[in-house]
Amino acid sequence: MTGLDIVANAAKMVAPGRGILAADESTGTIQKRLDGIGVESTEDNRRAYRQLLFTTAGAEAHISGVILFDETLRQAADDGTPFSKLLLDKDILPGIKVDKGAKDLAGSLGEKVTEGLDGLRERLAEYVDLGATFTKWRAVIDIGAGIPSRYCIEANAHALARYAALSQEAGLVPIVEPEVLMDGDHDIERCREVTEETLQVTFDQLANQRVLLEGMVLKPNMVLPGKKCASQNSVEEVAEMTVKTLRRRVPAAVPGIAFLSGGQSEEEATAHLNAMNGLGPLPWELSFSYGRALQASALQAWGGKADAVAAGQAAFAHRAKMNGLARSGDYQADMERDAA
Ligand code: 5MM
Repeated sequence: MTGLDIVANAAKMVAPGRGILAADESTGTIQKRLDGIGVESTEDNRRAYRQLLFTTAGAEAHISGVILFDETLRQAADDGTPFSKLLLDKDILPGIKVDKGAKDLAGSLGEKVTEGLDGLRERLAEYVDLGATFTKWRAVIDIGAGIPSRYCIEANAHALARYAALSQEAGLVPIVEPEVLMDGDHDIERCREVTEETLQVTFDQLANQRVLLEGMVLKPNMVLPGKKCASQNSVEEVAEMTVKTLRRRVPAAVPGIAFLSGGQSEEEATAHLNAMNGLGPLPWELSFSYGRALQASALQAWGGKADAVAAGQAAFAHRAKMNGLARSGDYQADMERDAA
Protein backbone atom coordinates (compact mmCIF):
# COMPACT_ATOMS: atom_id res chain seq x y z
CA MET A 1 0.00 0.00 0.00
CA THR A 2 1.09 3.60 -0.63
CA GLY A 3 0.31 6.98 0.88
CA LEU A 4 -2.25 7.38 -1.89
CA ASP A 5 -4.09 4.29 -0.67
CA ILE A 6 -4.43 5.55 2.89
CA VAL A 7 -5.79 8.87 1.63
CA ALA A 8 -8.28 7.07 -0.63
CA ASN A 9 -9.33 4.64 2.09
CA ALA A 10 -9.73 7.40 4.69
CA ALA A 11 -12.04 9.23 2.27
CA LYS A 12 -13.97 6.02 1.66
CA MET A 13 -14.42 5.41 5.40
CA VAL A 14 -16.17 8.77 5.77
CA ALA A 15 -17.97 8.82 2.41
CA PRO A 16 -21.34 10.64 2.37
CA GLY A 17 -24.33 8.60 3.55
CA ARG A 18 -22.21 5.94 5.23
CA GLY A 19 -20.42 5.40 8.53
CA ILE A 20 -18.51 2.86 10.59
CA LEU A 21 -19.77 0.02 12.78
CA ALA A 22 -17.62 -0.39 15.90
CA ALA A 23 -17.84 -4.14 16.55
CA ASP A 24 -14.44 -4.35 18.25
CA GLU A 25 -15.62 -5.14 21.77
CA SER A 26 -12.78 -6.85 23.60
CA THR A 27 -13.49 -10.19 25.30
CA GLY A 28 -14.58 -8.57 28.57
CA THR A 29 -16.87 -6.03 26.92
CA ILE A 30 -18.61 -8.49 24.57
CA GLN A 31 -19.17 -10.75 27.57
CA LYS A 32 -21.06 -7.90 29.27
CA ARG A 33 -23.15 -7.33 26.14
CA LEU A 34 -23.99 -11.04 25.78
CA ASP A 35 -24.64 -11.41 29.53
CA GLY A 36 -27.20 -8.63 29.07
CA ILE A 37 -29.26 -10.86 26.76
CA GLY A 38 -28.61 -14.10 28.64
CA VAL A 39 -26.20 -15.58 26.07
CA GLU A 40 -22.99 -17.32 27.12
CA SER A 41 -19.89 -15.61 25.72
CA THR A 42 -18.33 -18.58 23.92
CA GLU A 43 -16.10 -18.08 20.88
CA ASP A 44 -18.82 -19.49 18.64
CA ASN A 45 -21.59 -17.32 20.09
CA ARG A 46 -19.40 -14.27 19.57
CA ARG A 47 -18.81 -15.40 15.98
CA ALA A 48 -22.55 -16.02 15.41
CA TYR A 49 -23.41 -12.55 16.66
CA ARG A 50 -20.80 -10.84 14.48
CA GLN A 51 -21.97 -12.93 11.51
CA LEU A 52 -25.51 -11.66 12.07
CA LEU A 53 -24.27 -8.07 11.80
CA PHE A 54 -21.91 -8.57 8.85
CA THR A 55 -24.39 -10.52 6.70
CA THR A 56 -27.23 -8.03 7.11
CA ALA A 57 -28.58 -7.51 3.59
CA GLY A 58 -28.16 -3.97 2.32
CA ALA A 59 -26.15 -2.73 5.33
CA GLU A 60 -23.38 -1.72 2.93
CA ALA A 61 -25.55 1.16 1.72
CA HIS A 62 -24.92 2.89 5.05
CA ILE A 63 -21.86 1.10 6.48
CA SER A 64 -18.45 1.91 5.00
CA GLY A 65 -16.28 0.02 7.46
CA VAL A 66 -16.35 -2.32 10.46
CA ILE A 67 -13.87 -2.26 13.33
CA LEU A 68 -13.05 -5.81 14.43
CA PHE A 69 -11.41 -7.31 17.49
CA ASP A 70 -8.37 -9.58 16.97
CA GLU A 71 -10.42 -12.76 17.47
CA THR A 72 -13.06 -11.68 14.92
CA LEU A 73 -10.51 -10.83 12.21
CA ARG A 74 -9.39 -14.47 12.44
CA GLN A 75 -12.93 -15.88 12.23
CA ALA A 76 -15.09 -16.92 9.27
CA ALA A 77 -18.78 -17.18 8.40
CA ASP A 78 -20.62 -20.53 8.49
CA ASP A 79 -19.65 -21.19 4.86
CA GLY A 80 -15.95 -20.71 5.64
CA THR A 81 -15.57 -17.23 4.13
CA PRO A 82 -13.22 -15.17 6.33
CA PHE A 83 -15.05 -12.18 7.78
CA SER A 84 -12.49 -9.80 6.24
CA LYS A 85 -13.27 -11.17 2.74
CA LEU A 86 -17.02 -11.24 3.36
CA LEU A 87 -16.91 -7.54 4.26
CA LEU A 88 -14.60 -6.52 1.40
CA ASP A 89 -16.84 -8.35 -1.07
CA LYS A 90 -19.68 -6.09 0.14
CA ASP A 91 -17.51 -2.99 -0.32
CA ILE A 92 -17.14 -2.60 3.45
CA LEU A 93 -13.60 -1.96 4.71
CA PRO A 94 -12.46 -4.25 7.54
CA GLY A 95 -10.46 -2.59 10.32
CA ILE A 96 -8.85 -3.74 13.54
CA LYS A 97 -8.64 -2.43 17.08
CA VAL A 98 -4.94 -2.56 17.94
CA ASP A 99 -4.75 -1.02 21.41
CA LYS A 100 -4.40 -3.28 24.44
CA GLY A 101 -6.80 -1.31 26.59
CA ALA A 102 -6.68 1.54 29.11
CA LYS A 103 -4.49 0.78 32.14
CA ASP A 104 -3.82 2.74 35.36
CA LEU A 105 -1.58 5.74 34.68
CA ALA A 106 1.49 5.58 36.94
CA GLY A 107 1.71 8.46 39.41
CA SER A 108 -1.91 9.48 39.02
CA LEU A 109 -4.96 8.45 40.99
CA GLY A 110 -7.89 7.37 38.86
CA GLU A 111 -6.55 8.19 35.40
CA LYS A 112 -5.77 5.81 32.56
CA VAL A 113 -3.31 5.52 29.71
CA THR A 114 -3.86 3.22 26.75
CA GLU A 115 -1.21 0.56 26.17
CA GLY A 116 -0.24 -1.54 23.17
CA LEU A 117 2.76 0.09 21.48
CA ASP A 118 5.25 -2.71 22.23
CA GLY A 119 5.51 -4.98 19.18
CA LEU A 120 2.89 -2.93 17.34
CA ARG A 121 4.88 -2.72 14.07
CA GLU A 122 4.99 -6.54 13.87
CA ARG A 123 1.30 -6.92 14.79
CA LEU A 124 0.34 -4.41 12.09
CA ALA A 125 2.20 -6.41 9.46
CA GLU A 126 0.21 -9.49 10.46
CA TYR A 127 -3.09 -7.57 10.37
CA VAL A 128 -2.31 -6.41 6.83
CA ASP A 129 -1.83 -10.09 5.86
CA LEU A 130 -5.18 -10.90 7.50
CA GLY A 131 -6.94 -8.28 5.33
CA ALA A 132 -7.23 -5.22 7.60
CA THR A 133 -7.30 -1.84 5.88
CA PHE A 134 -7.50 0.46 8.89
CA THR A 135 -6.79 0.48 12.62
CA LYS A 136 -8.27 1.93 15.80
CA TRP A 137 -6.79 3.04 19.13
CA ARG A 138 -8.94 4.45 21.94
CA ALA A 139 -7.65 6.75 24.68
CA VAL A 140 -9.89 7.43 27.68
CA ILE A 141 -10.02 10.81 29.42
CA ASP A 142 -12.19 10.97 32.55
CA ILE A 143 -13.61 14.18 34.01
CA GLY A 144 -13.80 14.42 37.82
CA ALA A 145 -12.49 16.34 40.80
CA GLY A 146 -9.05 17.60 39.76
CA ILE A 147 -8.91 15.46 36.61
CA PRO A 148 -8.00 15.17 33.83
CA SER A 149 -4.40 16.22 34.45
CA ARG A 150 -2.31 17.67 31.64
CA TYR A 151 0.00 14.69 32.25
CA CYS A 152 -2.81 12.23 31.42
CA ILE A 153 -3.85 14.10 28.28
CA GLU A 154 -0.25 14.34 27.06
CA ALA A 155 0.60 10.68 27.77
CA ASN A 156 -2.48 9.53 25.87
CA ALA A 157 -1.96 11.93 22.97
CA HIS A 158 1.66 10.84 22.61
CA ALA A 159 0.62 7.18 22.42
CA LEU A 160 -2.19 7.97 19.94
CA ALA A 161 0.29 9.71 17.64
CA ARG A 162 2.88 6.93 17.90
CA TYR A 163 0.18 4.40 17.00
CA ALA A 164 -1.08 6.56 14.12
CA ALA A 165 2.40 6.99 12.63
CA LEU A 166 3.07 3.23 12.80
CA SER A 167 -0.30 2.46 11.20
CA GLN A 168 0.36 4.79 8.29
CA GLU A 169 3.83 3.31 7.84
CA ALA A 170 2.09 -0.08 7.43
CA GLY A 171 -0.39 1.36 4.90
CA LEU A 172 -3.30 1.32 7.36
CA VAL A 173 -5.60 4.29 8.04
CA PRO A 174 -5.53 5.10 11.77
CA ILE A 175 -8.75 5.98 13.55
CA VAL A 176 -7.56 8.29 16.32
CA GLU A 177 -10.01 8.05 19.24
CA PRO A 178 -9.46 10.34 22.21
CA GLU A 179 -12.66 9.75 24.21
CA VAL A 180 -13.66 12.23 26.90
CA LEU A 181 -16.11 10.17 28.95
CA MET A 182 -19.66 11.33 29.66
CA ASP A 183 -19.72 9.74 33.14
CA GLY A 184 -19.99 12.17 36.05
CA ASP A 185 -21.98 15.28 36.91
CA HIS A 186 -19.99 17.94 35.02
CA ASP A 187 -21.82 20.37 32.75
CA ILE A 188 -21.46 20.79 28.99
CA GLU A 189 -19.05 23.70 29.40
CA ARG A 190 -16.60 21.52 31.35
CA CYS A 191 -16.85 18.85 28.65
CA ARG A 192 -16.13 21.50 26.00
CA GLU A 193 -13.07 22.72 27.89
CA VAL A 194 -11.61 19.21 28.34
CA THR A 195 -12.47 18.10 24.79
CA GLU A 196 -10.86 21.23 23.37
CA GLU A 197 -7.65 20.71 25.34
CA THR A 198 -7.55 17.01 24.45
CA LEU A 199 -7.94 17.71 20.74
CA GLN A 200 -5.36 20.48 20.84
CA VAL A 201 -2.72 18.27 22.48
CA THR A 202 -3.61 15.31 20.23
CA PHE A 203 -3.19 17.31 17.03
CA ASP A 204 0.08 18.79 18.33
CA GLN A 205 1.39 15.26 18.83
CA LEU A 206 0.08 14.09 15.45
CA ALA A 207 1.99 16.96 13.80
CA ASN A 208 5.15 16.31 15.84
CA GLN A 209 5.10 12.66 14.84
CA ARG A 210 4.55 13.39 11.14
CA VAL A 211 1.13 11.83 10.79
CA LEU A 212 -0.49 12.57 7.43
CA LEU A 213 -3.78 14.21 8.39
CA GLU A 214 -5.36 13.40 5.00
CA GLY A 215 -4.82 9.70 5.75
CA MET A 216 -6.52 9.46 9.18
CA VAL A 217 -10.00 9.61 10.71
CA LEU A 218 -10.74 11.32 14.05
CA LYS A 219 -13.17 9.53 16.38
CA PRO A 220 -14.07 11.94 19.18
CA ASN A 221 -16.83 12.22 21.76
CA MET A 222 -19.61 14.71 21.22
CA VAL A 223 -19.60 17.65 23.63
CA LEU A 224 -22.24 16.68 26.19
CA PRO A 225 -23.06 17.26 29.86
CA GLY A 226 -22.17 14.35 32.16
CA LYS A 227 -24.89 11.71 32.54
CA LYS A 228 -25.42 12.75 36.16
CA CYS A 229 -25.49 16.50 35.46
CA ALA A 230 -28.78 18.09 36.64
CA SER A 231 -28.82 20.40 33.63
CA GLN A 232 -29.13 18.50 30.34
CA ASN A 233 -28.92 20.33 27.00
CA SER A 234 -31.08 20.29 23.91
CA VAL A 235 -30.08 18.47 20.73
CA GLU A 236 -29.40 21.84 19.08
CA GLU A 237 -27.17 23.02 21.95
CA VAL A 238 -25.12 19.82 21.87
CA ALA A 239 -24.76 20.06 18.10
CA GLU A 240 -23.67 23.70 18.17
CA MET A 241 -21.21 23.22 21.05
CA THR A 242 -19.67 20.14 19.43
CA VAL A 243 -19.23 21.75 16.02
CA LYS A 244 -17.80 24.91 17.60
CA THR A 245 -15.23 22.84 19.51
CA LEU A 246 -14.25 20.82 16.45
CA ARG A 247 -13.94 23.94 14.27
CA ARG A 248 -11.49 25.36 16.81
CA ARG A 249 -9.27 22.31 17.11
CA VAL A 250 -9.52 19.96 14.10
CA PRO A 251 -7.54 20.95 10.99
CA ALA A 252 -9.48 21.01 7.71
CA ALA A 253 -6.98 18.54 6.20
CA VAL A 254 -8.62 15.74 8.22
CA PRO A 255 -11.11 14.16 5.79
CA GLY A 256 -13.64 13.11 8.36
CA ILE A 257 -14.78 12.92 11.94
CA ALA A 258 -16.64 9.75 12.97
CA PHE A 259 -18.19 10.13 16.41
CA LEU A 260 -18.39 7.48 19.11
CA SER A 261 -21.77 7.22 20.87
CA GLY A 262 -20.32 6.92 24.38
CA GLY A 263 -23.43 5.75 26.22
CA GLN A 264 -26.05 7.89 24.47
CA SER A 265 -29.24 6.11 23.46
CA GLU A 266 -29.49 5.01 19.86
CA GLU A 267 -31.93 7.79 19.01
CA GLU A 268 -29.98 10.52 20.82
CA ALA A 269 -26.79 9.62 18.97
CA THR A 270 -28.63 9.77 15.63
CA ALA A 271 -30.42 13.05 16.44
CA HIS A 272 -27.17 14.75 17.50
CA LEU A 273 -25.34 13.69 14.33
CA ASN A 274 -28.27 14.82 12.22
CA ALA A 275 -28.37 18.25 13.87
CA MET A 276 -24.63 18.73 13.38
CA ASN A 277 -24.89 17.94 9.70
CA GLY A 278 -27.53 20.64 9.44
CA LEU A 279 -24.96 23.24 10.55
CA GLY A 280 -22.85 23.15 7.39
CA PRO A 281 -20.94 23.88 5.34
CA LEU A 282 -18.27 22.09 7.39
CA PRO A 283 -14.60 21.52 6.54
CA TRP A 284 -14.78 17.77 7.16
CA GLU A 285 -17.32 14.95 6.77
CA LEU A 286 -19.22 14.40 10.03
CA SER A 287 -19.97 10.71 10.39
CA PHE A 288 -20.50 7.94 12.93
CA SER A 289 -18.43 5.09 14.33
CA TYR A 290 -20.95 3.82 16.83
CA GLY A 291 -20.79 0.65 18.88
CA ARG A 292 -23.69 0.62 21.32
CA ALA A 293 -25.80 3.10 19.32
CA LEU A 294 -25.78 0.76 16.29
CA GLN A 295 -26.09 -2.52 18.17
CA ALA A 296 -28.28 -2.13 21.27
CA SER A 297 -31.65 -2.90 19.65
CA ALA A 298 -30.14 -5.56 17.36
CA LEU A 299 -28.75 -7.44 20.37
CA GLN A 300 -32.12 -7.27 22.13
CA ALA A 301 -34.06 -8.39 19.05
CA TRP A 302 -31.71 -11.34 18.45
CA GLY A 303 -31.47 -12.48 22.07
CA GLY A 304 -29.23 -15.37 21.03
CA LYS A 305 -32.06 -17.23 19.26
CA ALA A 306 -31.38 -18.83 15.90
CA ASP A 307 -34.91 -18.01 14.75
CA ALA A 308 -34.46 -14.33 15.64
CA VAL A 309 -31.46 -13.62 13.39
CA ALA A 310 -33.72 -11.84 10.88
CA ALA A 311 -35.18 -9.67 13.66
CA GLY A 312 -31.70 -8.72 14.84
CA GLN A 313 -30.66 -7.89 11.30
CA ALA A 314 -33.78 -5.77 10.75
CA ALA A 315 -32.98 -3.76 13.88
CA PHE A 316 -29.37 -3.26 12.80
CA ALA A 317 -30.39 -2.33 9.24
CA HIS A 318 -32.81 0.24 10.63
CA ARG A 319 -30.17 1.93 12.80
CA ALA A 320 -27.67 1.92 9.95
CA LYS A 321 -30.24 3.59 7.71
CA MET A 322 -31.23 6.22 10.30
CA ASN A 323 -27.58 7.15 10.85
CA GLY A 324 -26.97 7.14 7.10
CA LEU A 325 -29.75 9.74 6.80
CA ALA A 326 -28.27 11.73 9.69
CA ARG A 327 -25.10 12.11 7.60
CA SER A 328 -26.95 14.65 5.45
CA GLY A 329 -29.34 16.10 8.04
CA ASP A 330 -32.24 14.13 6.50
CA TYR A 331 -33.20 12.13 9.60
CA GLN A 332 -36.47 12.87 11.40
CA ALA A 333 -37.52 11.38 14.73
CA ASP A 334 -40.88 10.21 13.34
CA MET A 335 -38.98 7.82 11.04
CA GLU A 336 -38.42 5.75 14.19
CA ARG A 337 -42.14 5.53 14.89
CA ASP A 338 -42.97 4.73 11.27
CA ALA A 339 -40.52 1.81 11.37
CA ALA A 340 -41.90 0.40 14.64
C1 5MM B 1 -17.14 -1.43 20.62
O1 5MM B 1 -16.38 -1.10 21.77
C2 5MM B 1 -15.05 -0.67 21.55
C3 5MM B 1 -14.07 -1.49 22.33
O2 5MM B 1 -14.28 -1.29 23.70
P1 5MM B 1 -13.45 -2.14 24.80
O3 5MM B 1 -12.01 -1.97 24.51
O4 5MM B 1 -13.89 -1.50 26.09
O5 5MM B 1 -13.91 -3.55 24.70
C4 5MM B 1 -14.96 0.84 21.83
O6 5MM B 1 -13.66 1.34 21.71
C5 5MM B 1 -15.84 1.52 20.84
O7 5MM B 1 -15.32 1.32 19.55
C6 5MM B 1 -15.97 3.00 21.09
O8 5MM B 1 -16.04 3.31 22.46
C7 5MM B 1 -17.25 3.48 20.44
O9 5MM B 1 -18.32 2.71 20.94
P2 5MM B 1 -19.60 3.45 21.51
O10 5MM B 1 -20.44 2.34 22.11
O11 5MM B 1 -19.11 4.44 22.53
O12 5MM B 1 -20.24 4.11 20.31
